[in-house]
This record gives sequence, structure tokens and C-alpha cells, in this order.
Amino acid sequence: MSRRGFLKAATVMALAAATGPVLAACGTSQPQPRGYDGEPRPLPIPPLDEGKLVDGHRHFTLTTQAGSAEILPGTTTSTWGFNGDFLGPTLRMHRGDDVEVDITNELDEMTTIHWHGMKLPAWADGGPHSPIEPGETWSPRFGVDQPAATLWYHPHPHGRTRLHCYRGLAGLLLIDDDVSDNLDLPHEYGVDDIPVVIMDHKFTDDGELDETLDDDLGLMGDTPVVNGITNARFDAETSRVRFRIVNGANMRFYNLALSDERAFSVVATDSGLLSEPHEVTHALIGPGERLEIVVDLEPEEEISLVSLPLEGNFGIPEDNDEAPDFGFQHEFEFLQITGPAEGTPASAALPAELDPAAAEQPNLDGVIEREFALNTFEINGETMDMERVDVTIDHQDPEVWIVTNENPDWPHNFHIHNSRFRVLSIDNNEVEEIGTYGWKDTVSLPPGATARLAVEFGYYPDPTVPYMYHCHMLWHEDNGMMGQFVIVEPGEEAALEPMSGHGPH
Ligand SMILES: [Cu+2]
Repeated sequence: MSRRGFLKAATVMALAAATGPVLAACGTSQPQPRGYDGEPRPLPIPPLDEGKLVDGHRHFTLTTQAGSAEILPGTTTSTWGFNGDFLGPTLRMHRGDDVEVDITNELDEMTTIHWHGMKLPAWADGGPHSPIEPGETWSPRFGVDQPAATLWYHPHPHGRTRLHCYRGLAGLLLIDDDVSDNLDLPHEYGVDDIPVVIMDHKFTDDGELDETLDDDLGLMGDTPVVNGITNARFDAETSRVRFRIVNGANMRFYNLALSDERAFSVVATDSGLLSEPHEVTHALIGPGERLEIVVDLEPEEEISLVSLPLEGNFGIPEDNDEAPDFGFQHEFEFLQITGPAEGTPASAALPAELDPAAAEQPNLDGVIEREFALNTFEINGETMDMERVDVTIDHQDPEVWIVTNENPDWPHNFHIHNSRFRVLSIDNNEVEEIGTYGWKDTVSLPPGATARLAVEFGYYPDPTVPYMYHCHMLWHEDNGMMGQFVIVEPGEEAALEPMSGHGPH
């Protein structure tokens, strides 16, 4: 049976069994996610917000607010959102812009808003040192000085990040540049350039978000939610579509594929375009990571974006009943896609070259190397302390960061603020997974693996405010798997000041 055939059969079985579990392809028992047993609904496209040009800078306004949304069809669920009930607008800006954002917090608790993937001054980064109390407005300002990319924004209050993201505080941030402006890739937002924010949730019987914490898995959901709904369908108008995929899930990794396992092209990873397109049939994406893929469609065909069981189980032993189930063998069909109208001509070949500058390697002669050992909720034997500076960087050169996952049966990943990095190797092997290609800000780490990263930092020296590095599995991060680094002038020392992330220095 074809993959599509199997998935259809699984859906029929689910309808027949109503609430009963169905058997996943790999043979492990996996309940049918809620909200996937009826007619699909059109994929919601988050509103595009290009800001307002005010006195030469690009100005955005965001408000965090509580509301409700129909994540499951016919069910009202309490949610949080930016400028709306659930999730947030897609912010679009251009390299060279001077950006200011006014963020007003209308929730009844403190939050912070972090620009994931952005190089910018520490006070504007929106980490745990930049609290926005209820009723307050925080106004970070920063220049956009990095290549075109799909970034995202989300809260970062220490110890509460998982919950704020889970309730729906997440949005895309797109950067364009002169290279992307002149490239023959789909770029009409909402038409052939489609945001796909994947989260996962679990629901209580009365349809509210289930915020029960699992000791090992935190807030790992069992129901994929794409752009805010379950069981979404996208009807393509063009024969070629670019999907900008953000893994906004708390804890879950997805092994992305198309339902017939055809090849698709990856054109960008976390920090921007690749130097050339890469054809793959599947692509692993961990929490916090992004992938831009290009899919060619035949007229009126039906395929789906799915997540397939991952061969090798990400190195997590499968014969250990004691180990928590991180879901690497789960299978989901989360976006149905219909091809364009009959008669729509096929697309020309993709450009052979995307961003040639993305092929440049940093010069690592004589650079500083640092080691980071991730173990349960600790990095180098310590949990996060907002008063402690773990790393001080007093130069503009790249560094090599060597990051090891010491746990034998837990996945981790590693995100560095205000930076982009090359994955030089994992376990000293040449990198093979597509998700490690190009410039990255987050890397997945199987049990026991060591990644060597060549890291370039934004240079905005300020001894008073730290940046974060951390596991982006949010239960791990909230439990302290995070450290702080400060970037200073040569020879200068860190001197943290309380609340210094609130205003410019
Ligand atoms: Cu982790």
C-alpha cells in the first residue's frame, strides 16, 4: 500500500473506531489525534505585518492578549496571542532596516519577547532580563544586519517559557535582502510562499489546553496544530509552493516528508538561504528550528505534509521500557495539499544557486574553543542562574563551541542567541542531515552525540545584559538547561545589572 493509501486507510479506521486507537505504521500504538477525523479546514495564514515607516525606521506594534480559538473544529479553547486570539502576525522586514517594536503586555502575568535568530543588542534580545509586566510596554530597537531568513518570535520568561509558547505566543519574523529579492523562488506571502507554524497540544475533555506536566516530557502534545488549527488543507494556486516551516512545538521533533515520499527541495535552514537547493525525501526538524522547502505540484493532485517514524529513533534505545517516549516513532498527517487547477503549467527548474555567500566558511585559525556538556537539566554541571555569567566574549572573532549530549536516552538540542553557526561535525562524522546544512542557530543532538559548531556572534558589546544559550526543548530550558554569555569590549569584564534588559544603553 502506498503511504497515501495507508494514511487514508488510517483515517477511515479512525472514523470507524471513533475514539479508539489506531495502529501507526511502525507497529507502535498511537492514538488518532483529536480534531483530525472530519473535513479539513483551510490553512489559516497569519496576517502579514510590514510595519509602518516612521522617521526612517520600521515600526511594529504588538500586544499580548488572552482570547479563545477554534483549534479543534467546533470547540472553543482558551488561548493567548499577539494582536489576536492565538499566535501572532508575520512580521516582515528588510536587511538594512532600523526596527522598533512596541510590545504591550495585556496578560495578567509578566512575559518577555525574544527574536529567535536575530543578531541584535542584548537589551533588545528579549531574554529573561527584559520583563514586560502586565500593562507595561517594552520598546526594543535594533538594526537588521543579517541575510534573508525565516526567524520567529516567542516569550522567554525564565521558568515559564513552555507555558507562554504553548498557550499560543509565537509568530514568524521574515527578513528579506537584496539576494532574496532577486531570486526566482516563490515569494508571494499567503499565495505561493506559505508559513507553516507547527505546534502540538493536548486537550482536556472539555476542550481546553491540557497543561498537565509530564515529569519527563513537560508539555509534549499528542495533536499537531498547524497555524493554529488541526486538520488543515492548503489549496495551491501555483504549481510550485514554498513552505516556511517553523517547529514551534515545546518538545517534539518532526521527521517531515510528503505523503508519497517524493523528493522536495530544501532552500533555507535556520539562518537563511543555502548556497544551492538540496533535494531530500525527509527532513528532521527539532524544537525552534526552521526549514524552507519548495514543493512542485501536479494539477489537482492530493498529497500531504506528514511526519514519519524516524529510522534509528534518533539514537534513543528502543528496547528500554523505562525510557520516556519522545515520539520519534509517531506518525502524523498534518497538512493536506491540493495541486493547482488543471492546465497550470509546470515550473521551470529551481535556480542552481541561491545565496553564494552562504557557502563561505568562517576562518577558525587560532579561535577560542569552549565545551558545553548537556546532562538532564544541567549544562556543565550547573542549572541556569540569572545572576551568573557563564561565558564572557571580548572579541569579534568566531569561536568553536563543542556541545555534547551526555544523556544516553534523552534527545536535546542547543540554541545560541545573537549568533549563527556552522555545524562542522557531529560525532566527528561529516554532517549528513539536511537540518544541519547552512547557517544555523539551533542544532539537534542525539544521545551521546558531540557537535562542533563554528559560531559567529553579533558584536554589540554591553557588559550589563547577558544573552542565552540553551536547550530549546522547553521543559529542559525551563528546568535550568540554560547558560548566560556576555559580549564586551576587549579586556572588559561582565557586570550584570538587574533589569538592564529593559532599555537602551
Ligand atoms: Cu534538552
